[in-house]
Amino acid sequence: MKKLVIIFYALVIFTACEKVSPPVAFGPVPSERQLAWHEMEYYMFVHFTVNTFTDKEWGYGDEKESVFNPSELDCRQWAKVARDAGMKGIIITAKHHDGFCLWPSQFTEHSVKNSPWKNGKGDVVKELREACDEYGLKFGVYLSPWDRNSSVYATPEYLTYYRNQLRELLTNYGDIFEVWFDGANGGDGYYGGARETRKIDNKVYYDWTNTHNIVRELQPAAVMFSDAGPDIRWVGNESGMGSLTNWCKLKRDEMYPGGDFARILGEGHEDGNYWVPAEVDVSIRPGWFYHQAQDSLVRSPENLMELYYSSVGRNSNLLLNVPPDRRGLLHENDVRSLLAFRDLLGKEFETDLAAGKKATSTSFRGKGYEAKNVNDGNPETYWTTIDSQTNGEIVINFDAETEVNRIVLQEYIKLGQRVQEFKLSAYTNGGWNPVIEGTTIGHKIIRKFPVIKTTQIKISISKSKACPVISNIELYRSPGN
Ligand code: FUL
Repeated sequence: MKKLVIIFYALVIFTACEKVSPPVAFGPVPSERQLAWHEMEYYMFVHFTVNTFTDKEWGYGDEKESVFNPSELDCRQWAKVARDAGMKGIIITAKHHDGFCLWPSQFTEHSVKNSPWKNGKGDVVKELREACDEYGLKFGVYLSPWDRNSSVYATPEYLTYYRNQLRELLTNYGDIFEVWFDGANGGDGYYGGARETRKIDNKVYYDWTNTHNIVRELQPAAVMFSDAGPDIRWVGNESGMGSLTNWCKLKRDEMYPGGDFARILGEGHEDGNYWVPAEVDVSIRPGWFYHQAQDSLVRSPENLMELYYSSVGRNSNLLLNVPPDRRGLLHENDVRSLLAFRDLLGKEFETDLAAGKKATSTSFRGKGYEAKNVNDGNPETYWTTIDSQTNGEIVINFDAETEVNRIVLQEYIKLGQRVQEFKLSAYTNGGWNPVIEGTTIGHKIIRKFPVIKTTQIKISISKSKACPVISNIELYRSPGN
């Protein structure tokens, strides 16, 4: 009998040890649509409208539909280049501030339907949607809230017009992954011939809540971008610079599109109550639209690599604008640079030196949460500690002396963003020597450091808002500096 009791208790203890419960989520966590967005990381922005033909950046709104006449428009070329360049989707300016619509909207005459292109029978949005499907890309739309063509802009009637257009785009063109709401509201414009300055109050005029409801109703899987979310936030600059400290959290209710929030948008709010990660939008050329005079000013592959580090490498997604020219094609210089960058990227992260190496930690939560989870190639497994512990160390042991100069770190963001400070050190000359320090991690950070030759790398999480939860660590010896 005594024996049986002992066996029973042994079994109870064994089962208890087997099942260590995961940490509970800390703070806001990403929705399914946001998680899918995080995975995209790098995709194309396409600025194309009458401006392409008038050589402007902001059309006034009085451009004749007849100016829109691309000679060889080929959305399949855009999509092929995007795919070959390693991008995951394309977002197009279906309507920019000038009000010209790239699809034959039934709510205005100011669109492709009155242009000479394909005798008014064309639809750029449809062609791009189909090209994205053919090349396995996701598709998104930019619909400028500011409309310098509309006679009713700045009156309540305009909201009906804007929402009707949004409904057209979200109903007739398949699945949309992102809807881009621009924050610019310049003032003067054509406005149906009034040619005057119209000002609106950013905080109230657009009644965003009701517009957002339309997106949720028609495209529940789409994320919405603006200066203030609700799903994705602007990074606060157009130069491609994500912030080193970058929380995916935001006190969204304190923000509104077009407000003066540059620094907050970069860093996010450490104690934000909504998950609103940052997107870095930047152009491959000085302008957002194509200008022949800028053909020699296309970013080099090396420069694109810098952009990649300052965006994807800083817990942000990279939305890289590549504007089609007057033919309706991505220009040869842009294509060359994009494809060469793709090659560089492949070489930069060719072999993960941490994969499958012995990973140990000073402490861990229990069975199922060991350090080996950080380099098992499975994003669903992670290392974590007991709830009361907000720091910890992981050591990756190489089999032999190894050169490294890049690290990738990822938190398991399904449980929230936690890490506030981390340090990297290497075992050299018989002791641990500091390499780099950092602050936040989030979905992903990638950091460079000078080449070190070492047998072991230590990642120390020195400060975290709750027990740290690390899902992935990669190390590389890249040929770059
Ligand atoms: C800005 C706009 O004013 C630019 O023309 C461009 O579309 C950029 C992405 O957003 O607010």
